[in-house]
Amino acid sequence: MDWQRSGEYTDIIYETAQGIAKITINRPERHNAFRPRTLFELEQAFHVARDDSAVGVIILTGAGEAAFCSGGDQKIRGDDGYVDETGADPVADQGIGRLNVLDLQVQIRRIPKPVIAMVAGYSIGGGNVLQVCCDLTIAADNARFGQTGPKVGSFDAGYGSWLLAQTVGLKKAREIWYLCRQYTAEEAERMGMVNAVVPLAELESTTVAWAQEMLEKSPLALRMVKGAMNTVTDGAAGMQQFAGDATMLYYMSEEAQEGREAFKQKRAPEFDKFPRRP
Ligand code: 1HA
Repeated sequence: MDWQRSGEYTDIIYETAQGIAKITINRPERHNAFRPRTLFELEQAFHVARDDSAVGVIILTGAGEAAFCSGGDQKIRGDDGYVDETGADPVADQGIGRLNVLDLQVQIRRIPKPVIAMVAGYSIGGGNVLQVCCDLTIAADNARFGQTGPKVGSFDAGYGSWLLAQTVGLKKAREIWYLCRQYTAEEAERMGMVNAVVPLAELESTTVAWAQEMLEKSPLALRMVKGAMNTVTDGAAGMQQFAGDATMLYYMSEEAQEGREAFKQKRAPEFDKFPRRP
């Protein structure tokens, strides 16, 4: 793939090629642990990918082969959340602790395009929650999955708990959180936490092939199916998104456009020409 890099980032890399956006967490010296700035940059990159109509599928990954993401950067964890080092970000750097990975989790679920987690090495703590939030996960055979919260003084009682439970079942989710063990890629596949396990050398080519297969499908159909999968678990917010998509589809119909045209032409709308469907 001829990845084209764009954007000004320090903690991530944003690249695109042939309808795919690849977003890479780039802090390999900390196993791609995130700090607030990393998350602000990820949010920006996901926003760019969402807005780019040439992008149909997004890949989230980590730099190097040792880790996808090891969660929140414990070395900059303050007493009220994660605090950027002085000067890390001119806007975010206010000495205030943040848990802004939660915003990214929501964003990944709201983006109306499939997001694939491409996992090599460690997928741990808040990093594992990110892959759980992604639509699909392709793992290299060196991947290791686990939660560490109760070991390091943290927990994710949101998507990290009940979306995981929905993904792997309640008993297994409890085990993952209560015991804080690590699981191999094969074990993760068996429990339904990943879609496929491939040799490390084939990780990107396989992930790209899955993305290309989705790019051959109807973008609107994928959008609606993704929304449908999240509607129930996201409650009113999920319904709101699904309802918005219904409005978008309605706007694209001649019937809705007749309403708009009638208003502009200062005439009564002729809705009679449209069937009252059974
Ligand atoms: O739970 C939440 C949240 C919940 C609600 C709302 C927001 C949340 C936000 C975040 C989180 C969390 O993510 S809590 C969980 C945080 N993560 C962890 O507890 C994982 C910590 N790391 C490890 O357990 C291990 O490093 C490892 C199992 C991933 C790998 O072990 P290994 O192979 O022995 O490597 P290690 O030597 O430990 O790591 C390599 C380097 O990366 C080390 O650097 P060094 O100290 O030698 O200079 C290590 O310190 C660094 N590193 C790894 N993970 C982190 C890290 N540095 C900072 N933060 C890390 N998470």
